[in-house]
Amino acid sequence: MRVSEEVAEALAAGRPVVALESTIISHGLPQPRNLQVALELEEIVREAGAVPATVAVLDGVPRVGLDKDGLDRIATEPGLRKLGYRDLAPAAALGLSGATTVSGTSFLAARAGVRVFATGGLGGVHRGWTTVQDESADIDTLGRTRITVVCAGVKSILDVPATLQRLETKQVSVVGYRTDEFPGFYLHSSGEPVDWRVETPQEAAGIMRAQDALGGLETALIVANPVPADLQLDPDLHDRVLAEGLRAAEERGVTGQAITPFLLEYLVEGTDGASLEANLAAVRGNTALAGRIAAAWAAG
Ligand code: PSU
Ligand code: MN
Repeated sequence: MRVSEEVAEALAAGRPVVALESTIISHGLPQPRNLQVALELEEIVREAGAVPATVAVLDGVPRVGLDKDGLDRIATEPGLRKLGYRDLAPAAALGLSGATTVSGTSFLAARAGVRVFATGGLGGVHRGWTTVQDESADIDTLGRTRITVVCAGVKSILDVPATLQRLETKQVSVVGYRTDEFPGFYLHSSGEPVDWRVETPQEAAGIMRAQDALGGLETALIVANPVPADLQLDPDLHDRVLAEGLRAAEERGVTGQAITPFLLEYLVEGTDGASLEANLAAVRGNTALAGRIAAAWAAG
């Protein structure tokens, strides 16, 4: 694993660092917007006073902290793999390049000593799980990795109540950021309740310190940060296009790793780009908040 010089120096000095995943860039957003977004997210982390550490695997080497060239490869290289935790060893051994999901990123970031991670929406339990056992590896990794993930909930293409149940089983702490309702990714709220709520980055950092003080709690903390209500996707449009997308996926037999990118893309087209704007608003907000939490954590 190669940690960039800037990230390694920040970690050694106890300065704030925020990990960013790369699958959202390679598989979650359309080109050429995705490269702009990758650069913009790093800038948002810097504005919050933290160092960005985008995570990926390049030519078999897991990387924590990418330079401009690395970000460019993630955004533009054709045929880039999507790497969860279980894909890291094969990619490393075969010298392949790929973008890391929440599960791959959480593992590598935690190994490097990065405690705070920002993304859009987590993976989770897919709809129809009673017949097709598709549950994102994100859930399992968060169940055994001490990292704080700032996200706008889980992707609304999923079965949200089932995902929340699985997070409970996996002992993952979930707190709403200034909300009592679990966010709905593109939507301000999923309508599901959350048990815990924090009002400030300092309170979130306090929970992280309590995790450490209690010891043995080797699970993640999810800080669920809703997209602002005025930037959310129109809920009726969301429900209509998502229903269409789910039907299209079934008709075309899209399954496994391909289903999440397929549905995200379907929504972008079916909403004339409105879902993309809501997605970006959520990711930007999460990245800024992650920077502030990392700063509060480093200050403690
Ligand atoms: N959030 C986004 N866009 C994405 C993803 C999350 O806003 O593309 C990615 C993340 O990398 C997440 C992955 O880990 O989707 C989940 O994929 P799967 O359901 O195949 O585990
Ligand atoms: Mn899956």
